[in-house]
Amino acid sequence: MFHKRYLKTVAYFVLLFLLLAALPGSSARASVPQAVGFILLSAGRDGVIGTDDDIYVTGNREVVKGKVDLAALGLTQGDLIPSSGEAPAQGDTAFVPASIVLMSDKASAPADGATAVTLTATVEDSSGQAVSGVTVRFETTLGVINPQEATTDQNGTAKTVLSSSTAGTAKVRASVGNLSAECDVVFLASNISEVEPNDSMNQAQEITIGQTVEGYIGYTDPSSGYRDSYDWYKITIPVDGRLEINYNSDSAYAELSLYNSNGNYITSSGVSKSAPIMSDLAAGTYYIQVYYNSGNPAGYTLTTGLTPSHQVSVYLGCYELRLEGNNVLPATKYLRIYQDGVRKYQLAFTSGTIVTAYTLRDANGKLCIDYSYDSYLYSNGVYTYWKSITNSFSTNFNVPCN
Ligand SMILES: [Ca+2]
Ligand SMILES: [Ca+2]
Repeated sequence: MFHKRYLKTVAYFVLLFLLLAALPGSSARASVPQAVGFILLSAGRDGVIGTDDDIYVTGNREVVKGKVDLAALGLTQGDLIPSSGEAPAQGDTAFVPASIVLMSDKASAPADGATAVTLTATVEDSSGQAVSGVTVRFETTLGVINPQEATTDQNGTAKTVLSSSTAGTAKVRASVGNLSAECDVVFLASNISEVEPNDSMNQAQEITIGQTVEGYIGYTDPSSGYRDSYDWYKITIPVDGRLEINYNSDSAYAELSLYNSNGNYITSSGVSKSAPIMSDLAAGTYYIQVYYNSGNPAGYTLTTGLTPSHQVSVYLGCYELRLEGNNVLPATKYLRIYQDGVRKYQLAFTSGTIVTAYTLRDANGKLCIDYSYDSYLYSNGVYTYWKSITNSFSTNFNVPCN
């Protein structure tokens, strides 16, 4: 019985080796370091891993009989992948992981401990073929991952699920052997209730982006005769972006107003039962005032969301152009920049782009142009800005480029 299984395993490894040898270009990979990848291992006749009758395939695609010398191969115990002894399936011939990509199906999710974020790791070999049958380990700095290990399928993908009951940013990592990939998933705080008194800027209740606040407005305290006309909230924006605030009530008409940290008025929503504010803001602390205007006193919800400004970096020779703003398209095909014979740059943006800042720096980090332009033209849905380089900067164009 043992003997038969042993022969079967040997036969499979020989088959695997022949398949590997038949791979186009496999002989040209002699320069691949010995330590790349992992070891596919059969325990051999005695069924025990680590003895002289083991048979294994190295990450360098060599079939070897005998006890694995991990130190000589520069590998660790974790790189051993026991073979099931089953015949290699179609696609198994390409089995040396060379890249891993990790993606989540949601960038953010409520921190309710239940909402599932699906994480998908894709493992490919150096020729871009899917690698099946390898174990991917998943880790997170926040929340729970279940399962923590998954095996890649015929498409080279392994999936798991992340959830969290704590708000914050989960840094997720997927790894196979020495390869790893990371992505971030933001868990947003669940609903909170307003806390009175919150009737002035000094009493503003602190809330975070993504939270839904449940409050009441317009009610009168029968004993004091005091009407709750103002609810104030304080919110901190971690990065530049567009803040969206939404007020919704069945019957209480209210007006939202936004103030900066110095108490200076920025904008307001107008009176409505569903009043929104959208404002492009720099990172910092802001205050939101909900003012009861009319209608029946009622409960309301206040929600906030932030769309971070995009940053686009374009390298042009030794110059780096960086754009910030809302709807800056993060693809160079929508962006044209060039230096013509008279040292001018042209920047072209599609309609709808709001550029809040752009900078051009030379190889030494010296600022060549910043947020200003000499003229612009709007034509066929494209804004084109021109900026001349001033004389004071002209000598910097002789800075040698790498
Ligand atoms: Ca209130
Ligand atoms: Ca109040």
